[in-house]
This record gives sequence, structure tokens and C-alpha cells, in this order.
Amino acid sequence: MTHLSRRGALGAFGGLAAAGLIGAPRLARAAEFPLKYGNNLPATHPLNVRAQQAADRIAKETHGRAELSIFPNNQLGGDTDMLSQVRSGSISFFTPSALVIATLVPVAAINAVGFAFRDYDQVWTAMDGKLGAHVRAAIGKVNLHAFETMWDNGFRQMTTGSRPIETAGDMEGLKIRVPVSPLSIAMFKALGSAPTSLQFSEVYSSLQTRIVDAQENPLPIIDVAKLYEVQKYCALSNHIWDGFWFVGHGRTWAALPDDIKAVISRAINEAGLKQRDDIRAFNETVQKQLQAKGLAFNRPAPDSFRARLRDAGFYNEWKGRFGEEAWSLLESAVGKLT
Ligand code: X2X
Repeated sequence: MTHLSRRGALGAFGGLAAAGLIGAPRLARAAEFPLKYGNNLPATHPLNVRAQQAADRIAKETHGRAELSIFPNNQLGGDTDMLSQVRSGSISFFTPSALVIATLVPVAAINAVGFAFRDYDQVWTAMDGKLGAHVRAAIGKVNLHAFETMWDNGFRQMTTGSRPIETAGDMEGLKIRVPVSPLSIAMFKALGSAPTSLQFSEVYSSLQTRIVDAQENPLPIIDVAKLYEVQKYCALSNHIWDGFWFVGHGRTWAALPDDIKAVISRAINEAGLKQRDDIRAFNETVQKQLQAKGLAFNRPAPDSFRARLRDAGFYNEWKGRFGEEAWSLLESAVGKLT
């Protein structure tokens, strides 16, 4: 009797559990191809907004077979960590800035040569054309897959805490944070500054605690990462154009079926084009927004900076480092630099 009633109770419990399961939201089935993507930018930056749209599209168009999970804002570690994770395959995708991937693929910093690009027409002609193809081929050689469309970071501007920068003379002795990038270090040394390489994850706090006095980034990043809270002045120097390469771990990418690859490529490349438009629109309003938040702007003429770089031998040195082929591809887009 006891035995029976216990079985009865269990049976009832089992039935409820089954009913509960049926009524509950469908548990997500693990995707056949789970793909982790890490980056260094806040979730509100257009790069993350458009990447999320690409992820939704990938889930839909592969009928859930591939799932791109995004880890923004250095959740998986700083740039250096994510670069080694995408090389080992512990993450599938990463969007390093050209400056950052250049620690692995030196020629990738070619787009960041100081004061090379005048405007976005020159940038996209070069990066969607032969110069971009040259860099992508070099990225392929270290067993990473680079998608065709480069995503925009922007023209980098300098912000400072203690004094404005009007001419190249004001760069003397400036303690400025730059990304983990040999080109950035060389360029700011040539300008007479005292640059320090720090990962982006450390920028806000190092400005706040005054480990450094200055940093340089495009205005959209200065806005979304709230760097205006810890900086006073912004010099619209446009000294470097910087973009993000969307790269994948080579073997993970190669192992995906062709139809999945096609969906992912389309989704990422098209999202990248939209992200460029977002940055263009952002650039039309961001200066006013930052002014309203207390940042004081000025626009130094580039001539004194260029002259100082030329006199310090910066262009000649980097022409040698990048090599004749890459340098002539850059000059065919922007004109003579040396
Ligand atoms: O670290 C930076 O300054 C950033 C966010 O622009 C890069 O990724 C290079």
C-alpha cells in the first residue's frame, strides 16, 4: 500500500515535471557551430551594435546551426589576450585595430602612418582595394582569416588633461597613452612625447589616476568610453586613420561548411559597411555632444607635426620597415610621403 502510494506520488510528480517542461520556454539547443567573438569596445559602440545584428542574421540564416556569441568591452581580457586567444582558437573571432594586429603582422600598421590619409574617400579606396588586399594576405600567412570589409575605428584625435595641444611643439614631453603598437610608440617619440603602451581596458583608469596625461582615439570612442570625464582638451589632429580587421581563427574558419561560411561572410561584411555609415553619422554630431559634456576643442594645423615627423626620419624609417611594395600601395592612394 505504502509502496503503491509512493509510486503514485512519484508518478504525479513526474507528470507535473513533464507538464512544466512543455509549458516552459523551449530550451536553446546547443548550436552545431558555437563561435565566440571578443572585442575591446563598449556594447554601445556601432561596432557592437552591428555585430549583434550580424549575429542575429547568422542564427536565422543558418537555422541555428551557427551561433555567434559576442563578448564586448574586454570581457575576455585586453587586446593582447584576445589576440592570443584567436590565434590558439579559444575564441573564433576578434576585431583588433590595425595598430594592434600589427604586433603580429607588422605590415597591418600601414594605414596608420601619421598624416597619410586626408579623408574617407582615400581610406576606403585604399583599404577596399590593393592596400587592403595586401594586408589581408599578410594576415592569412599567420593562419588567421581576415574578412574583406574592414570596420571603421576612425581618425584618431588627441585628448589631454592639463593643457591643449596647438602645434607639434606642445608634444614635447607629453605623457600620452597609445595602444600596444610599435608604430604608435615610434610616432609619438618622433614628435618628442613620452608615449606609454597600454591596452584599451586600462585607458580610463590610467587617465583618472594620472599615470598618463593624454590619450588619442577617434571621437566616437572618446564618447562611448566616457573618456571626456577624465580629459579636458581635444586637439582635432586626425593624425592616424585606424580601422578594425574582423579576423577568425584559421582552422576554425576552414573547418566550417561552405554554406555556413557564405552566410557568415555576407553577414559580417555587410554589417561592416553599415558600421562605417554609423561612424560617418556619429561624426556629424559627436563633437557637439562632447563639447556639451565639457571637452574643449581646437584644430591644430597638421604642417608642424608632419615636418617634425619628416625631420625625425619617421617616414623614411617606416618605409624601410613596411617595404617598397606596401609603401608604394599606400603612396598610390595618398600621394608622396617622403
Ligand atoms: O586601444 C585603442 O585606443 C583603440 C580602441 O582605438 C584600439 O583598439 C586601437
